[in-house]
Amino acid sequence: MIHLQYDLFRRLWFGSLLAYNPRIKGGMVTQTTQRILVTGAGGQIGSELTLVLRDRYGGDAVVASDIHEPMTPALQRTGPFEIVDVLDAERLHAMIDQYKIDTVYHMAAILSATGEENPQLAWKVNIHGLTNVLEAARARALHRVFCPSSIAVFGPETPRDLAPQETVLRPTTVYGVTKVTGELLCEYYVNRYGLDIRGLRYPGIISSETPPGGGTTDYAVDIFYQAIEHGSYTCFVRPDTVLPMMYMPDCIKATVDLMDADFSRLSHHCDFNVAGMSFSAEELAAEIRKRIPEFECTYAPDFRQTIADSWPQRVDDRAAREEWDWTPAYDLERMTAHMIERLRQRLGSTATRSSSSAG
Ligand code: AKB
Repeated sequence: MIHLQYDLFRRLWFGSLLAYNPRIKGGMVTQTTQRILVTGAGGQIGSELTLVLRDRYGGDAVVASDIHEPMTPALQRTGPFEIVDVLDAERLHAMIDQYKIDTVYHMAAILSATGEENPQLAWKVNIHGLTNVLEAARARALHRVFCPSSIAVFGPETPRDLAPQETVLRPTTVYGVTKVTGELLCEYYVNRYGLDIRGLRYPGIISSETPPGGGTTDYAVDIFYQAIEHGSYTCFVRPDTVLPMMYMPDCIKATVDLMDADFSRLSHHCDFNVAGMSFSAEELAAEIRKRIPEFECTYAPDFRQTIADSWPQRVDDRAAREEWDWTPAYDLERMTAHMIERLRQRLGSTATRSSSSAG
């Protein structure tokens, strides 16, 4: 029953995503079928991305992988799922061979807040894991690889109001350091080995379906659950904290659009700024209050405030708009309305919150 409801929602939720791509007929892509491996498929973006890719290419063509069994049952029901630790290069190669993989979406990562709690782990997973994927791509001559980056590449010296595509990258978090390194390493593999590697600098991602895991921008998701379940929330950043954010349908659309883009049009590859919306914590609370008037938000900034203060408030995504026609569909008002409607349905019926791996 739970699964049926989830499937129904998924089809409605992703219907709009499928509709925008003219090459998709009846939920399946008409181009040559790809065989895809998603690492970190149990994480916030990975779990929703995997289901969209399965709608496009067919369940069997998309192998979901993570270090744990996934919290989203549909990941195991709609196609293959494998336990893969990206630090285990041998297993990664074996999976690529076994499933004849030609495309990898490398979503496994440790995010900013968890990274500050365990910098060594963040370096290991984000750099050694990435290196293993890139080496597998080189050795197996993979067709295409997606390696996400983040607004965490920016630091206090980056212009805060509209962080340019090309700018100073001196992050103060280990997560940011791994993301700058990752962008440069991916670009090196593009230039040195002629691989097709692409990536976006994701802002904070907000989803009604999957919780984030260990990021600084997690408050923008937590606030909705607390508002609906308890009518109040204690936010871990100051009310005037403004950060770039994006609603999950836009995040998936950006990912899929970049992977579909004509490579010859791209001057950038692994480091595209992408903007969805930017708002302060108090603007988000006020927007929620329009629909839940009794909602109260208090503020108790913790160590994540320092991270948030080191990131820009908005990013300039002209390169993404020019090179692969990026446009977001959700602003603060539309996202908030959709989140509340969807969470009310879920929390009122079957949903339980879960924590999941990063990525
Ligand atoms: C985080 O907060 O660490 C992530 C990110 C912006 O990459 N959501």
